Amino acid sequence: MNKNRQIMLSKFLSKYLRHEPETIGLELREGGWIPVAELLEACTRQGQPLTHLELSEIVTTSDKKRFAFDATGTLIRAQQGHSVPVDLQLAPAVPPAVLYHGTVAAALPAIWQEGLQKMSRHHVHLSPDVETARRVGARRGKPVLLAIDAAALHSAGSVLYESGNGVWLVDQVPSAFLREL
Ligand code: HQG
Repeated sequence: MNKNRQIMLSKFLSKYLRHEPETIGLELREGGWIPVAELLEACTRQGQPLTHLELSEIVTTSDKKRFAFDATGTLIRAQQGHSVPVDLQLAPAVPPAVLYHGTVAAALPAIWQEGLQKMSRHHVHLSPDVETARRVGARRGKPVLLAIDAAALHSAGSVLYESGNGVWLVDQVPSAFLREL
């Protein structure tokens, strides 16, 4: 599949697996899962038919591993980034000592005041490395990088989760645990 079709389908799938499944007649099951067969039928109904093989290709080659099949291969879900209520049933995990967050200068005054907040998502998203954080920040302008003392945050009682694609999720990060790079 060519790159453009891959990006287009990845955006299409993100929209319906994370944000508005009901608009194409889908209902996320427990854990955010949807039967693959139902998804493929819905795509066809939407005038966006794709084959099982193409879906597998997107799941395995998506740069950020946005989607995952379950162990049986019959269910699919977005790994994170939902705006619909969903319990991804992730297990709390011990984070690496330092995590990173890419943002932009305009957000800093509020961040220093109230810490990192989840805004319209279910969690604050943290990156395992500087490069990833830089890419996330660059979506909004010139990236500003923050390092998070994740070990201290975890010791202080915050619950962190690692989504299947290496993104770390947490409710919020008070500014005491942040440092600008
Ligand atoms: C900022 C993409 C004001 C925060 C990416 C960010 C990521 C505050 C923006 C994933 C704030 C929220 C998530 C506060 C945080 N006051 N601004 N207190 N606290 N912010 O998109 O982390 O393509 O919801 O710095 O690659 O940018 O969807 O979060 O700039 O992994 O797979 O508010 O989304 O992945 O923006 O990005 P977002 P994010 P996907």
